[in-house]
Amino acid sequence: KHERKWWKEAVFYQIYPASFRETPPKGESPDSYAYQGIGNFEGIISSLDYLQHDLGVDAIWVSPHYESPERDMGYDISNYQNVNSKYGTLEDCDRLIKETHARGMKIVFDLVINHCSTDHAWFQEARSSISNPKRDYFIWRPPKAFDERGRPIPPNNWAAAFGGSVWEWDEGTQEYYLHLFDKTQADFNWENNECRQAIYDEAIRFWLDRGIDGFRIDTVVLYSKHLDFPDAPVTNPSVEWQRPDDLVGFGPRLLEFVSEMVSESMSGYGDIVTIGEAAVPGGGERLRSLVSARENRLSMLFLFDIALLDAGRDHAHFARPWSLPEWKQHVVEYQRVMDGGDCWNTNYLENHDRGRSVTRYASDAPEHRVASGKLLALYLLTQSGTPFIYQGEELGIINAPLSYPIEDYMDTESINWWAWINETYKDDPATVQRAREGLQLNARDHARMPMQWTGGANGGFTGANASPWQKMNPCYTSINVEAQLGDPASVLSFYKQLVVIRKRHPDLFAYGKFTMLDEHDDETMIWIKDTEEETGEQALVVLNFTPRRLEFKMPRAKTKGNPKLTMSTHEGSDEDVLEPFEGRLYFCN
Ligand code: TEU
Repeated sequence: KHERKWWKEAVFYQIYPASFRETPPKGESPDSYAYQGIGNFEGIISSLDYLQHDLGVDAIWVSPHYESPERDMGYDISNYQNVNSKYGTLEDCDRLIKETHARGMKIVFDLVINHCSTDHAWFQEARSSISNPKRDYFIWRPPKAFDERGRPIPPNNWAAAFGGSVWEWDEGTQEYYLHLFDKTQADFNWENNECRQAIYDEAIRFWLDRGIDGFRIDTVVLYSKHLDFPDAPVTNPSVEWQRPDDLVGFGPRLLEFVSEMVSESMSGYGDIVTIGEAAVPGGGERLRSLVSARENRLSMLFLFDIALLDAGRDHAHFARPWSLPEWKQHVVEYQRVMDGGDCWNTNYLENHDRGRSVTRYASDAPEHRVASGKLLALYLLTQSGTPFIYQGEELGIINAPLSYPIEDYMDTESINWWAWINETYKDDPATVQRAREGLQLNARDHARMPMQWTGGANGGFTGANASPWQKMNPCYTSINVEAQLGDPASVLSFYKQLVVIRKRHPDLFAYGKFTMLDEHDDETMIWIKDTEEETGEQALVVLNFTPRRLEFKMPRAKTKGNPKLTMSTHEGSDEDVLEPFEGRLYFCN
C-alpha cells in the first residue's frame, strides 16, 4: 500500500517564467511601467489566485529562473545563486515563495546540474589553464588525432542534442570539453567529489534554505558518464555525428550519485519532492531503482516514451507515425511502475520541450479541439500518479499553424536544426518540407509562446505596447483565460471540475489500481480505476480518440455496479454512441 504524501495527491502546474505573465512589479505604477515583453516573478504572484481558485492546482514547478545568458532559455545557468534580472530580484523571488506558501500551495524550482553555462565562473576558471583547480569540474579530452591539415578530430562521433559534435575545441588549452546539449552548456564532471559538493552547496542547499518544497531535476540520468566514450553505432551514414542514445544515460555510477545527492544535500528539509527528468526513452522498468522509496532516491520521474511517441528516430522533429495500442502499452507500463507501493510515477502530456497535446494526441480541427482538450484532461487526471499540467494546457491551446513564420521560431534547437536541414538537404525540397512540417508539430517553440490570458493586445501577457519576446500564437484571440473563465462549456471549466473530483477521491484517482480494458483496440482507451481496498469505490473512464462516432457497449461484466455518468466532454450524448473525441467518466458504485 502506498504511503500517503502531499506530492502524491497534488496536481502540479508547470510555469515557463519567460512566457507566463508580465505584471508591473510591486511599487511600480501600471501606467508608467515600461513592459519588457517577458514574464516576471510578479506575473506569477499575481496569477496564484487563478491557479488556486480557477483551476484548483496545489503545486507549481517553475522552469529555470536563474541568471543565464539564455542560449537555452535558462537551462544554461551562469550563476545558481542569483535570479535572471528580467524576472525581478532575489527579493521578488523570495516573495513568490512566500506568497505561494501563504495560499497553502507548494513551489518547486528546476535543478539543472548536469551542465552549466560556459559563462559560469567555474567554467571560466576551468578553461583558463590545464592546471586550474576547477579544471576537473568539467570533462576534457585531447583530440583523437589530427587530420592531414593539422586540425583536431573529436574523441568520438557523438552528436550533441542541439547539433554538431558533443565535443567543443578549446583553443586556449588545446583540449575538447564535453557538452551533450548546446556548446555553451558544458557537462559537469560528476566523478569529481569537490565539484559535486560545490553543486550541492550552491545549486541545492541555497534554494532549499530559502524554503522551496523541492526540485524538478533536469536530465538526472545523464550525471554519470561512460568514461571510455565509445563511438556510437552509425545509424545514419549520411550525417557526420551519430546519436549516442544508449551510450548516454544510466552511466555506471548514476545510482550512487543520486543517492549521495539526496542524502547529503536534500535531507533535513522536511518532506520535499524530487521529480527527476529521465530524458531518455526506455520505459518504467529500467528506472524503478531511481524511484524506489526503500532506496531513498527520487520521488518520481518524468518518463519519455509517451512524450516521444511522435518523435522520429533519426531526429525528434521528423514526425513519426504511431498507434493508439502503442501509446496504451506505455500507459499500462507507467501505471504498473506503482504496483506494490514502493515506486511512484508522474503523468504528463505537455511541457516546454514538445508541441501542444491537442494537436499531437487528438485533433486541433476547429470542430474537435474543445472536445479534444477535455478528452485529454480526462486522460491526465484520472490515472494514478502525480499529474502535471503545463501552462495553457488547461485551455486546450493548439500548436501555431504553418503560417506562423519560421523566422519567429526562437528556440536554439529549432534554429540549429532548421539551418542544418536547409544546408544538408538543399537539393531535396521534399525533406525540407517534411522538416518544416515536423517543426509545426513538435518544435519546442509552440509550448513557449506566451500564455493566453485575454483576446486583447498581446493576449494580456504583457503591456499592450510591448513586443513579446516570442511572438504570440495566433489562436490567442479565441483561446484564452478570459473567454473560458465564465463559460461552463470551456476546457478550463472542465479541468476545474475534474480537479475537484480527483481531489475528493484520492484513493481512487491518485493511489488507485489501474486496469486497461481495451489494450489492443486502436480507437478507444477504456480503463477501470479501483481503490487499493477491495471494498472501495470504482470508476470507469471511456475515451474515443477518433473523429468518428463509435458504438459503445458498457463493459458490465467488468464493473462493480451500475455505472453512473459523472462527467462527459459532450453533454447529453447517447449512452450507446461515443461522439467524436468524446470522453466519459463513470462512477460504478
Ligand atoms: O531536456 C532534456 C532532454 O531530454 C532533451 O532532449 C529534450 O527532450 C529536448 O529538448 C528535445 O527536444 C531538458 C530540458 O527540459 C530542456 O529544455 C533543456 O534544453 C535540456 O534539458 C538541457 O538542459
